[in-house]
Amino acid sequence: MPEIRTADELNKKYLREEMWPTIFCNGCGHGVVLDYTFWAIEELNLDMDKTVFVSGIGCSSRLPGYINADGLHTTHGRAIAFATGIKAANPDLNIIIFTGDGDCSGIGGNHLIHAARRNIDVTVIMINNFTYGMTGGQLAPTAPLGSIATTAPYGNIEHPFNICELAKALGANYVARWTVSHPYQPIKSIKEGIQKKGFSLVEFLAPCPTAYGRRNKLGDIKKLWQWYDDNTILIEDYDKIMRYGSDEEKERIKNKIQTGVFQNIEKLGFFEQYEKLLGRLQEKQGKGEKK
Ligand SMILES: Cc1ncc(C[n+]2csc(CCOP(=O)(O)OP(=O)(O)O)c2C)c(N)n1
Ligand code: SF4
Repeated sequence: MPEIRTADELNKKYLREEMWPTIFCNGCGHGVVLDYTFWAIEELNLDMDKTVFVSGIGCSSRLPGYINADGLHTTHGRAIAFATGIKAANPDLNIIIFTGDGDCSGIGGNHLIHAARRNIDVTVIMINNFTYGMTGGQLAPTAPLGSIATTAPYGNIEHPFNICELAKALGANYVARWTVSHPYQPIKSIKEGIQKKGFSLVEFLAPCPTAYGRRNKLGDIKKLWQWYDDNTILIEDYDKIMRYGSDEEKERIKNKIQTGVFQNIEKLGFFEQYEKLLGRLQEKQGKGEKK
């Protein structure tokens, strides 16, 4: 059982207090994701001396700096590549990556694809705020159709990436998406992702009032946070309505973003495969056989 009971105790244990206050704007969702991650690592009783937090560049990528543990703040889009190197050098470490939707699916998209395909044993916490927050709101590959960005002043005409479906199709062992507005399922997913061998991706839909909400006229912070409840639906409910619902119900939900666990499988991860390969080669060598 976790020894921590209150948010204050949790912050005292995991926050790097000298980094306070954060760079985050009022109403930003990033701090909430950090909080959920703290609860998850506390409930898992994760050894912080064996855990490394890795990030790229962006507001979301600042998160490792606030954690009282080893962290690597890398270059834009390359968090997964650096993390793969750390895991290869020391497979005993838990690797948790914080990345933005731009960092992960824009400039870093190819690293995401190949890490998911190889089933590399890392946990990616991708915070999707539909925009490039740090640089003032350029169009991200996850931006909804019609949304406004500095680089799409007349509305986005590009179809957005569905990162969870992509990771699922690539065979990642664990894939989930949640909003930041409810704690229990996201904390459970972060725990499942960390515990899972192989590639895990937990996507958070998180508000960015400054670069996205304001520009898209989504209202004040309270209204913006409400948007996420109003525009998402659990995968199970979506499937049920699409199968058995009336045309009216189908119309009502057809553009909602699905949340939930997209994939939870047990496929050997890259490093487990690698260990098996090494074992096989060493056995052959022991018998004097050729490789
Ligand atoms: C190679 C390179 N290109 C561009 C940039 C500028 N840049 C910094 S952060 C960023 C986007 C960050 O967006 P996202 O990853 O979605 O994170 P957010 O700030 O929204 O949390 C960009 C384009 C950079 N730092 N390095
Ligand atoms: S610009 Fe957006 S993502 Fe960045 S700290 Fe502000 S609200 Fe958060």
